[in-house]
Amino acid sequence: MVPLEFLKELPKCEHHLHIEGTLEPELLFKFANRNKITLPNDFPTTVKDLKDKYNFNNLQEFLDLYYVGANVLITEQDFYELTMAYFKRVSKQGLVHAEIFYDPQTHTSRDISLDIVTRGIERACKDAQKQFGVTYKIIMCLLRHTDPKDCSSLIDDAAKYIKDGTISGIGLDSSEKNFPPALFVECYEKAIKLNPDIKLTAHAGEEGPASYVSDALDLLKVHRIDHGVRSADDDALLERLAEEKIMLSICPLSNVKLQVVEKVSQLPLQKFLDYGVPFSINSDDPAYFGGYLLDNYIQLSKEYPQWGFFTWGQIVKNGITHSWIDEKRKEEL
Ligand code: ES4
Ligand code: ZN
Repeated sequence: MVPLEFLKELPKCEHHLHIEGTLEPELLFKFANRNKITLPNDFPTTVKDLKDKYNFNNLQEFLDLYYVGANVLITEQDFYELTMAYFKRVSKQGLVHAEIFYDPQTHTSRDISLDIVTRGIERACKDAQKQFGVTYKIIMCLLRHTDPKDCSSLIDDAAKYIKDGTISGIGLDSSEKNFPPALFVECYEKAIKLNPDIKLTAHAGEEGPASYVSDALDLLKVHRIDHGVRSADDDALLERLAEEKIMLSICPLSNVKLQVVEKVSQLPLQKFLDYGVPFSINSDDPAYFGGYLLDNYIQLSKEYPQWGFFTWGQIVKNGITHSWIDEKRKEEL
């Protein structure tokens, strides 16, 4: 097993991080009080009681709590503080670059404007770049459980940010089963028309089948797949991912918390390495899943003791290579 200090020092890139999923209970209650938000009657009232609720049987059970939690986010300052708290914590863990997801529809559905949300997150990213020397990209996710027409309207509303590069990428998240990539073809096409350089990704093969991964590639033309663990069910797909160098953004602690697998050691990561499928290691919704970026690395190092310095170096290098940053920054890292 490689030493903790080695894992800490590795120049880590995060590609799968929902900023709303970094809302720690302490911050949640702080914002609820500050914004005079009444939480549902059955919502826990202490940090401990809330943390005790973080036992999920599946993705949907988690999402149900995650969307209620997000209701306390109201002002630009809330989004700023939320994002800054993430960078402050993870820059101490050896983070060098983060590609951050946000879910505008979770907020616009409560009449919080896209501008408030986007500006708060972006301002924190810029300050984090100055304070901690990290780089960042912002990825706007479409909620796949909502009407694809609403997702399409969101792309229209975000046109200025897509054109000027404030939003570097488009993603697709929320409940996966029964919401296949095919529903969102027009949304993705619209984003490409607005900015031909836009980067594309989608959650696929977390709870959904391997065919959702192929569909995301074929229909949505994504450059990356979020999760994608179910790709391991299809050897031809694995060969394709390796051939086309499609990176999977893997979230080990998330997969255990949401019972995608029982233990991190059951993830098909050795198979991905053997096939040459690139993947990165990520924290997904760290406030809910029991660990931030380095904690995910540490758990893997415990459960894959056969991985030495070379393998870890290769994994981290893949993360840098497939980050949506320019060649100059890749050289620096
Ligand atoms: C998510 Cl783990 C996960 N999967 C799908 N959508 C999400 N949104 C926030 N976390
Ligand atoms: Zn996710």
